[in-house]
Amino acid sequence: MIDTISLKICLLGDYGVGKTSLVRQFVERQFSDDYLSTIGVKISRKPLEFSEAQVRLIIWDLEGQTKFLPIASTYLQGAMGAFVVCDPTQTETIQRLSEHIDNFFEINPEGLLMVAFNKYDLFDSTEFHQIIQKFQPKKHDRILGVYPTSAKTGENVDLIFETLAGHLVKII
Ligand code: G3D
Ligand code: MG
Repeated sequence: MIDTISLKICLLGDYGVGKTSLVRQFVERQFSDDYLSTIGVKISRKPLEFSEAQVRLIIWDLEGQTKFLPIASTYLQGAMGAFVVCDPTQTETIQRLSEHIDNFFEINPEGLLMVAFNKYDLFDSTEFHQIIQKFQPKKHDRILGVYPTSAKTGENVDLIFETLAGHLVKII
């Protein structure tokens, strides 16, 4: 019998970058322009199958206004992985990526992380490459990659969740 492993992952990033939308697109295959603000922490679950194991992703999504709050360490505790999300149409959210990355690794030095430049439906690949040249998040061997994503169209959304989970399964 194949084991089932529960993996906690967290979404980090400034308010309005699309964290809740990415989770909804991945878990529920839905995108909505309606007001999505989560209150407190929303925890979603999604099963995934890998050859090594069956995975149950436990996805933690924190209420948006974290800009002015120290992130509760309980939110990050026990997370194996994280997505740090920015919205390149709001430059300040890119400038704050490293702060979110540091917060995660401070609590989970053994964790793995991916960076998502979300709202890829609002910029193109040329712009993406220009932006990451300018704002390349610092290199870190536990950052798996920097991907453009769109919670609206779904582009690269499954890819980032499956890639992160796939790496986590291998190191567990
Ligand atoms: P957050 O959870 O990071 O705070 P949300 O962000 O998921 O609440 O999204 C914030 C706003 O950005 C929402 O619009 C949402 O619809 C929009 N959004 C999220 N992802 C995308 C995307 O990939 N493309 C586009 N075009 N919009 C996106 P509102 O209008 O409710 O503020
Ligand atoms: Mg949210």
